[in-house]
Amino acid sequence: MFDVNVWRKEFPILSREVHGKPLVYLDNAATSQKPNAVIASERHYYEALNANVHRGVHTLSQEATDAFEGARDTVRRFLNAAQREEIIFTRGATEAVNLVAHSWGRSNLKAGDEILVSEMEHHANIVPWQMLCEVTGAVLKVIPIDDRGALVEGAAQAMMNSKTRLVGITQVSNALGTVNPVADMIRAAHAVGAVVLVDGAQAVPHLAVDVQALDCDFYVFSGHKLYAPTGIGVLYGKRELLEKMPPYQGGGDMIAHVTFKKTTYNQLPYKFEAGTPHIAGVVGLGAAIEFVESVGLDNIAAHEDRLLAYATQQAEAFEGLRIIGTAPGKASILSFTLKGVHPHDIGTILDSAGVAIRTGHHCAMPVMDHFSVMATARASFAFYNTLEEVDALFVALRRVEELFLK
Ligand code: C6P
Repeated sequence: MFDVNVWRKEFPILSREVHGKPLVYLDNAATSQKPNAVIASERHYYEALNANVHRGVHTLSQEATDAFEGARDTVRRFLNAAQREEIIFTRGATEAVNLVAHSWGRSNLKAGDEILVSEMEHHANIVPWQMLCEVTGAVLKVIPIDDRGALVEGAAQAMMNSKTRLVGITQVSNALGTVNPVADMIRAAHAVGAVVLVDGAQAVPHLAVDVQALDCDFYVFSGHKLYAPTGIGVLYGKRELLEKMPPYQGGGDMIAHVTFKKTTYNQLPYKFEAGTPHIAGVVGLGAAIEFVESVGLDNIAAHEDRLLAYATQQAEAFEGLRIIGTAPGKASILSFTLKGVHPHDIGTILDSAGVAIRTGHHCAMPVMDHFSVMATARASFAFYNTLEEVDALFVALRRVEELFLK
């Protein structure tokens, strides 16, 4: 049986107070809190193993390398990638998208080619493609969303044609919570010969991902939303694509042999991992994945669905509150506005009650434009949140109403 109070004890920060009130942390889509297992793994790494990887014959270096490469195996298993060489460590989802745009994009695109992204993308899955279009003359096309915040039915397929070379799509929207039918889109994209990059930054903390079943070409995510440290993320890529792509950055570890005449590159995955990596972060990511697996993604999804349903029910009954993003089957995110109150004021009053949410455009300005709002308030839930914390959110929102609207 899933017992939220048992799991909460694994997160030291959840017992702290903010402004004299118990912390109610509902900003999990921005970054999640870290369990003891992750904190302990980083501590252990620095206390017992710290050394550079892939470089030393001494014991510490070999042990650090084993821990680092062991975490790669854990990520491979977590995503069900076919091979460990398909797992590239990056700083996060953002760097992973930039790597693909730079390396795959510059060597595969030409003027007139088309890249498709959706209107609900995070800037990390828009701007790198815009930059690529500037360099190559490719054209960025936008799959529209409807007023629930779902992709317009059939629009993506209708926009795909022989000029489409890449489709960049988020699996779960950070601003709306919409879960996209990525498997269908991948099938349609492959039918016109396009490759697909799935932005899994908001998906991996909430649902099980199988990159082979999806058949995506690239999949990116950040560790820090998955209870792992900041500054570490993953690019999954199909080996046949990665093999053909040039390196993204040059430096140590990514080379096979260097002379001033000619340099040859290391094999996968190291070809894409120039410089000393975030070793402690990688070790922490491995621990976070094992932790998530011990909670169980089914338990996580079921509990978060309960929280979202309960919060949505209260939101719908709240006069003047407009939910932004009402697509069926949403994941864990409640974005909203309150008539007559700026979202930043909502965030400030909630903070004084110990309730942490995010306010702003959530790095998804096109979504704000679509709904004709400058910003939203966003509560995002993790499996360690409770129904009582949802109540605390709405008690604090009543306080906002009293202060600003009565
Ligand atoms: N969204 C949010 O509060 P990085 O910054 O590289 O770890 O992740 C970027 C990113 C990419 N795609 C999606 C869908 C995301 O949600 C994010 C990060 C955070 O919504 C911070 S802006």
